[in-house]
Amino acid sequence: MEKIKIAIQKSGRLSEKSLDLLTECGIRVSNGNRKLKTDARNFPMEIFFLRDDDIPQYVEQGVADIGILGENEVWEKEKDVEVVEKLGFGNCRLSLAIPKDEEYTGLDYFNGKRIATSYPKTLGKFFQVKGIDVTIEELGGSVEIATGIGLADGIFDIVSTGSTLIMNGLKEAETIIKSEAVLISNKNLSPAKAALLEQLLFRIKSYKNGQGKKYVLLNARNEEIPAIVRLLPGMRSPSILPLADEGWSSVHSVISDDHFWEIIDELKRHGAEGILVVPIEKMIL
Ligand code: PRT
Ligand code: ZN
Repeated sequence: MEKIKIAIQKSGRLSEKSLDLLTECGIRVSNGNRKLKTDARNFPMEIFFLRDDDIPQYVEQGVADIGILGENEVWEKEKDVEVVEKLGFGNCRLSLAIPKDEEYTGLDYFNGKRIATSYPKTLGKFFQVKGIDVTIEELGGSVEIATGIGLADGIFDIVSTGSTLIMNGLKEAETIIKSEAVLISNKNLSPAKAALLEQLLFRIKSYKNGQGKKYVLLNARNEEIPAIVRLLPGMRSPSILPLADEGWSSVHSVISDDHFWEIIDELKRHGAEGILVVPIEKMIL
């Protein structure tokens, strides 16, 4: 049987979460000693452990069929691959930063300036579109020290909490683009591999649908049910089951984490009792 070959980051910020995602998709990978590649135990899949920078090229060439990496690397490498799904982890932003005591006056501030980055293509395209002339200094790493040592006037780098910038006496001037981990695919998969990708995608989406949501069960008096149903839209609509206790029903529904406590408070105001909140592992729509 044909296997689908997936490339994930060997060691870095996305490694653990990429493996976790496969686990959530029911795909068991044993990678005790971090080999170059390994077979999944219960899915026709071969896993390659690579540097994230190399993944777009391998996927373009078909050495790997699909891959997981930060979308920022996909933009920078400009390889002919398809982004098939955003994965909801590895979130960060690509930002321009300048020394903290500088007065930032807007994008024109950068005219004629030198900017250090590991993402020269992404940055070059951005300023080209804006019609602003900058000199880009390409660095492999430690971009945040470039202004301190006099190599550049500003930097363009990945930011998540912002603490690296602060530690290096910098401040974020502009956020250019937001990135997260994505699943990419080769554009010419065989029908068998395309079917395996579909299967994987279905599982990924079911997992993602359950994220940020809770299953809620509660009991309430029948006269309160219409008001409670309005608070709990559920997937289609909440399930309502009569209780053995006359005049009472049990309501089952799905709620999102976003307004979780507000909704719970409202439910209590409507006399909801025995409220049970259960995590959702997967949600098949
Ligand atoms: O060895 P390999 O080439 O595979 O790994 P790498 O060193 O190139 O990448 P790695 O593991 O650092 O990051 C992999 C991916 O994680 C990136 O391509 C991003 O898509 C994503 N990601 C998410 C991040 C961050 N958050 C992040 N904070 N990548 C890097 N950083 C760095 C950033 O470069 C800066 O130095 O963290 C620092 C900023 O963090 P804060 O929290 O201080 O703002
Ligand atoms: Zn890398």
